[in-house]
Amino acid sequence: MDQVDLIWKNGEFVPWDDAKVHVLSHGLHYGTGVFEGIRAYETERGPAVFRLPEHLDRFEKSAELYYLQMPFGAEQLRTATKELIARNGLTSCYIRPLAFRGYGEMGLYANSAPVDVIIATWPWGAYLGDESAGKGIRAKVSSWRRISPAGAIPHAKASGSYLNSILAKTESANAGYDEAILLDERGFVCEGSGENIFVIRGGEILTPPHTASILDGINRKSVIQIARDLGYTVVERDIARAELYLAEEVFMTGTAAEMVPVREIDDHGIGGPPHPGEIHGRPARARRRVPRVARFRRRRGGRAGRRARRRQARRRGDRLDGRGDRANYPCRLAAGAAVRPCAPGPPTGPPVSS
Ligand code: PPE
Repeated sequence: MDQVDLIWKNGEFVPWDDAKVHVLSHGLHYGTGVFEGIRAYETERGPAVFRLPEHLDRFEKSAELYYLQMPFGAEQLRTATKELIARNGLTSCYIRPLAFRGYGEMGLYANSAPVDVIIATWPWGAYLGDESAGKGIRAKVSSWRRISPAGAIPHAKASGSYLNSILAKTESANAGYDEAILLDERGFVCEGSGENIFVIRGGEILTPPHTASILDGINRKSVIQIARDLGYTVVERDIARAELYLAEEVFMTGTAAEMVPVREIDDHGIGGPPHPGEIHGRPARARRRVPRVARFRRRRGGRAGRRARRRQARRRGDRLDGRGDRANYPCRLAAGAAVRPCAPGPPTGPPVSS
């Protein structure tokens, strides 16, 4: 993987190589951790984090569901994330917050072991291959079912849950496919090993509901909103396996994978030409615009940096107070951090629902 300078660990910025844990850390033995996957994108106004508050909210909720007491609040994590990206000098990157039960006590009820929190950032390219977004991927329905809500918590993004995803992913990769599609315990379509799934049938966009053991994907939610804004009908309902093969289009969404069309499932070609993904393409383009997200700039050090920031602040008409221009850095962080995914407007493409 691509290394950068710093990792944020329990409130401090530490060199990448020093961000270590003890081998008797609880999370290493039992999978007692929760994490997030977030992306920052390069924009004209500096790097922009896509839906940071939503990710941090899910992070807190995942921790709570597994009785991990988070020692840092969302505000602290938000500031830390932005500062970390700036200090690592990244323009776009993947962001991985992780909270895990650390070193101090073994056994399953180890409440005296601390909860450690880290945030790492690194450049991460196309998750499902460089050609995935353009050509689409080949997927295989896994023989492994997605973890059942009767035995664990599919809604939590918990480290231990990923053993299930890894079994499915490994099986599909070993069989020569790009990705696995897992069914839920009832046999309905659930999601990919690291993505939510959308199926287009009769011009309607279908996606499995929360009761189908899905992870409540932030890209899933964004795409539903974008698609509805574009005038498409989106229905959250159970999807039968064969509906995958009968679909006009299938696509997957996730932070790492972004939006990827699926061109083949179990060796059945999906849809006809033009291919892959006419409908998929419109929300995908809208999502790429990433408007109105939390923005910040890399902090330039030294006198030149201070001067540049003052100049910039003057141009923006900001008031400089006694703390110099610190108040204006890294731009007005908190306000308006949520994304409005796209400008609503009538669909310009062919009508997709009757
Ligand atoms: N389902 C699963 C099981 C999943 O892991 C992800 C994200 C999603 C759905 C989509 O959720 P969202 O990113 O909020 O839209 N998978 C993360 C982990 C990938 C990894 O290999 O690590 C990710 O995309 O960051």
